[in-house]
Amino acid sequence: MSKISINQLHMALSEANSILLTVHVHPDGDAIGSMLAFYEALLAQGKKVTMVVDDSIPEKFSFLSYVDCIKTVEQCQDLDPIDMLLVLDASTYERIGQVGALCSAPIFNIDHHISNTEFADGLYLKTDFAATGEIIADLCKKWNWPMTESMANALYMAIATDCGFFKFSNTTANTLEMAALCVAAGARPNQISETIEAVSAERLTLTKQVMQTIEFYKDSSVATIELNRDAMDILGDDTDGFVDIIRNVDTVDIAILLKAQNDSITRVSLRSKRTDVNAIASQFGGGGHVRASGCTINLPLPEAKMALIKVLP
Ligand SMILES: [Mn+2]
Repeated sequence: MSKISINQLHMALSEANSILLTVHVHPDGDAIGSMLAFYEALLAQGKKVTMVVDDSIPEKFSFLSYVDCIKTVEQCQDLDPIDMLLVLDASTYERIGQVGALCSAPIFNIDHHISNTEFADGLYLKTDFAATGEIIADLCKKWNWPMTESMANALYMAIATDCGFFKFSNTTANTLEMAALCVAAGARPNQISETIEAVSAERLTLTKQVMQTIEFYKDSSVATIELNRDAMDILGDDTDGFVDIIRNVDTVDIAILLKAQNDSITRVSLRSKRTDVNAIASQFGGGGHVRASGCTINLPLPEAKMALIKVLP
């Protein structure tokens, strides 16, 4: 049994008393927002829940309630018995880092990535949903689980950040309906946008330099932008937004953000308006969604760039 229905998910959750809740490494808005909201929802259902992430939590999410309750792997070495490891927004077992080694409980996975490897014992997968946060909002609605104001803010942020604030092609009527539920429950779209999209003067200065790396290929239907080691040291994991700079170019179909992890490993984010970039990323062992994917290439940045350009349609 891998894929499960909403009723099977409900049954599994009602039978589990102690739940270890986690998301993928390099946690983004969808991962963090989904986890914080579901944490609160599960507590309200009387569950004992521990949140753990095998990574640091970006500072920009600190405005959300319960961020302080997220534990590190080190803080979870002596856990009481766990009935369920619940993984949100992660498509592979490797994406949860060392969390998998913390318990041997059955793994349940709520996700929206088309590249999901079905690693879990029970997988609730909705690939037509823009965000895991959209799935969580939908579950709360269908199960009549109350949505508090703090849950609403977390879920609105989760949904909005995964669909480019309702601009990307994954935005559906249901996406907007779930976002509307969040706003009705007290989410503040303007405050969330201002908090998430705020930039420091240091970052904007760095952006000026990063803009110089922009290159165009294939009649300007492909654009690349690069973050070297120095830029990565300053930015950490906060590299969202750079790919949008080139994605917004009118002629660009495929936008490629190249990040130098070190001198021999390059992390790549791919965005597209038409082309299936999940298929491109999967050629390098990565994946994600049809219009937004990522991979890691074991080559220095300039060579990784050329290897990618070579396989583009
Ligand atoms: Mn997501």
